Amino acid sequence: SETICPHIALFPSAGMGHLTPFLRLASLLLSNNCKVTLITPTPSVSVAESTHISSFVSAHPEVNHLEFQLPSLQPPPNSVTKDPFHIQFDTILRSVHLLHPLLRSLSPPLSAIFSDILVAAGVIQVAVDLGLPHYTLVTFSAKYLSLTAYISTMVSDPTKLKCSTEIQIPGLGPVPVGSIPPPYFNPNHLFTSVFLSNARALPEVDAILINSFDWLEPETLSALNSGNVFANFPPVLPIGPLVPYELKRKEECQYLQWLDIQPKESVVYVSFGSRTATSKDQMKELRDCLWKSKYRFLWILKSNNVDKDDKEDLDTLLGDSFFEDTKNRGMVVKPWVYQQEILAHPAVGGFVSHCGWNSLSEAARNGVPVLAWPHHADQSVNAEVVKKAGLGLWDSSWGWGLQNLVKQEEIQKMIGQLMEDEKLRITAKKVGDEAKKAGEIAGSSNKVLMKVLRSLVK
Ligand code: BUP
Repeated sequence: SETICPHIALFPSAGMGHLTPFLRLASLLLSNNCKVTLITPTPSVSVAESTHISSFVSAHPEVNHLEFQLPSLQPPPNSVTKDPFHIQFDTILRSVHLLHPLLRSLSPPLSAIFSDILVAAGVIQVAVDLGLPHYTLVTFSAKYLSLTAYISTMVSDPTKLKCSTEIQIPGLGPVPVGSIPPPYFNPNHLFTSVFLSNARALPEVDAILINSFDWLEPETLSALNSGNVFANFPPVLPIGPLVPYELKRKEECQYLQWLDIQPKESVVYVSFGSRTATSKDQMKELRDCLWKSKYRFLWILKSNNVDKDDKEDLDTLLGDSFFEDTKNRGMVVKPWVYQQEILAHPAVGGFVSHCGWNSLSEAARNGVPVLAWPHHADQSVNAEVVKKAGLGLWDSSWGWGLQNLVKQEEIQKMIGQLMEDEKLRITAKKVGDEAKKAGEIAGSSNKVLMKVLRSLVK
């Protein structure tokens, strides 16, 4: 590869959904001869975050890792959320101005800061003071970026959102009201204040890097870059799907060994990501669906949003007879699993997913058909992207997984389609080919990133 050596500071916000693309980007930058300073807010909410940071840093000793100690802040008094990740997003955003001393004295001096979209508003001043280019990394779809940017310009009065059945973003398609994350209707929700204040700050960043690719979201990306949707919007540069870095597996994983002996494309993989617990009622419906189904399955089950509090054992949650009856046909595992390896495994034929953007990027790269079952935040909008691209199925009448119970018969029916639809299998493979192509040397995303890096070399 070319010799490029800028020094880049990477600053992710909270949760695996945000850390993961930053570690992938760090690995990509290192392989392109950049020097990387990785700044991680600490303490993190999940154990998964701290474990992944330390194993990444020990596998890449050339990374300059700095811990950013968070002050203990009270959430604003009118905040309505108790979600520890939302509170952490807010704490990081309100503390980020304290980054100065960490960054000022770095040697060699920094060439740029690439920070999470969820800290954009705070990093702007830091970047100005240090005289550095500031790129923000969007960890979700371009479609959700456009929705958030639009709402941030239109809403001081959230009831405006309520009265229509869909909102029309000029130059972009309609977004049904049902796909707007429920907290956006409440300006006092931390999720809302963090997302919207960062979106309002976007005209002040130098450019937006996004973990998407041209082929996947062509209309949205070109509309955003046309200058006709938002005034003073920075260039949106698709550099995804960011490629997973190699993880050194210490232990033999039973579920991977089990996958090795299953027929090609026969297993349904079920996971709702790193920070979404499944309710007891929904767990029962899903269990009964898998129990009665003819398909093999691998189900990653979380019963608490925060990993260190996820203590209930699987037998208690699902009952012995379920395990007894399905022992040759399925496995249930608690996180953490090597999801990237699961999705890359030839035995996996479909993915029932909450539509976290990283999970979808992994499904896309591996051409695995998705049954979209969004639970919160950007996930319904992402589900739309998945459906439109031919990567998966989505029944929007299911609503938000955190609010509605979906009955076993309905899940059964959609899993049947997911596993049997040959046309979907072919279009999902096409997505896989295009996703891989984007990251190749002559691919669209790689070319975009190389251009950015070259511009940073003085
Ligand atoms: Br759980 C789990 N192993 O056991 P998303 C997740 N992952 O590798 P999220 C594992 O974590 P947001 C596990 O492959 C993906 O890269 C998974 O990110 C990996 O969803 C990442 O898919 C999870 O974006 O975040 O964590 O719910 O709320 O931001 O969507």
